[in-house]
Amino acid sequence: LLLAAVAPALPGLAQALPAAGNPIIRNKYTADPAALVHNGTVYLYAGHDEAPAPEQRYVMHEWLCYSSPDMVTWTEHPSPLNVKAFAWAKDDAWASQVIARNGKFYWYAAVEHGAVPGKAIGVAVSDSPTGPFKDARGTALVTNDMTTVAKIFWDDIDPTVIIDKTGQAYLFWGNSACYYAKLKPNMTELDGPIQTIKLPAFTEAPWVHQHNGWYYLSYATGFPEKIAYAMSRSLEGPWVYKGILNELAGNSNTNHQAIIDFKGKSYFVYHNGGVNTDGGSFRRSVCVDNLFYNKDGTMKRVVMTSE
Ligand code: FUB
Repeated sequence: LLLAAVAPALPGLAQALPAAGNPIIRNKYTADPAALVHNGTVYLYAGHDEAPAPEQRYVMHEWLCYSSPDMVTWTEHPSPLNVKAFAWAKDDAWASQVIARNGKFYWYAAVEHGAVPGKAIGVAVSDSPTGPFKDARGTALVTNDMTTVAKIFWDDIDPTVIIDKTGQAYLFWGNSACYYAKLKPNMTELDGPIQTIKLPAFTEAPWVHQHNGWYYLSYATGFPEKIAYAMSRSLEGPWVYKGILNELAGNSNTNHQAIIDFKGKSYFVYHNGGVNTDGGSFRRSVCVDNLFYNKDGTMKRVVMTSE
């Protein structure tokens, strides 16, 4: 059912997908959504879950890109980034996020490093939100330094990026511990030390966004994962924990969220285990639901829908 919704995209061409309720993308398994609002369009970036059923492991080699003028109808673009673009990486096109700056688009992505044990974060750049993107450094931006939580070798994953009102860019990331560091204006180098943020029961998947003068740091908590969040007036904290934002995402152990404002509404973008029996933790599907704020700036718990 899931994969039969549309014919395969023609190589090199964008293709309109039929409008669908959740999951919104039905022609491929998609995970770890990140969303970028740019010039009246939402760009949705996601990892491509390619593990054949019933394999219970991540098989992810490329990232996918979709765009929408209304959060209902989606166009699939040719894959703008493959893990092979990072010559120093071995595999694993894990979670990522794209941000615009000075007419360019910077894509921060977690991969398996080819030489240093464990995961690492690279950055790719393009003149267009739909790519193609190329490695902006030729080396990893963040690698396992073998001293932090790195005995598990995958704490350098799940990058999220934001630019504050002064123009200072920050990269947040982590698994088991949440880290952040400033980025230089060129967006391709860290600027200063890596800091650790104390958050209750942080698992992974930080996403930082701003709304009405507040910064929000949402993240996966526990395992199977729920999404929790904290708020602050500053990206350097202190962060105040505010509780659970989203419950378990059905038949997927992970839940990985992105949060955006678009055309006067707020959206919670995440993945679940899809709609058919072949889905689950390693064949995930991106979903979107409405997000609502309370008057004091806190977020109402998300109501996940399947339509
Ligand atoms: O997709 C691989 C990993 O699963 C991501 O890095 C995590 O956030 C989880 O969604």
